[in-house]
Amino acid sequence: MIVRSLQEAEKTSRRIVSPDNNWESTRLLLKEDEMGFSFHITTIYAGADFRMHYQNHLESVYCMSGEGEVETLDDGKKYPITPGTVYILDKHDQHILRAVTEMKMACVFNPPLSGKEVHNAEGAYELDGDTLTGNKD
Ligand code: 9YT
Repeated sequence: MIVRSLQEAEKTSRRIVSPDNNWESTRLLLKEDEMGFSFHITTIYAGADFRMHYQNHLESVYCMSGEGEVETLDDGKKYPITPGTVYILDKHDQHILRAVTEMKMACVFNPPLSGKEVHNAEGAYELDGDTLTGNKD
């Protein structure tokens, strides 16, 4: 069994702050744990408004606190996000995430992140952390 604490993980390189300063994320479970998925607690900063397109990953995002919206770019639909909302990117959907207030999210990625990924120009992560931040686990 693996037991970790968010408070402890936040003090390590498991915590990543996005270069554009839109979010930070602490990766509690990573590829090296061999679970087949990764699990992250992500904070989207108030006022953040950014595009993502996870071409190589499936992601589920559950809102624990805060308010915002997610927009799917293919059809322009906007979905409000409040505590209890989950959005599931089952089709590698291009999307925009907007935070009205700071939002705390629990995120699962399949395949799992290695922990070194940053968004590329498409708002995607390369597989196996091919785009490196220089952070070490
Ligand atoms: C909600 C979302 O996709 N945020 C981007 C960060 C991601 N959850 C991560 O890399 O931990």
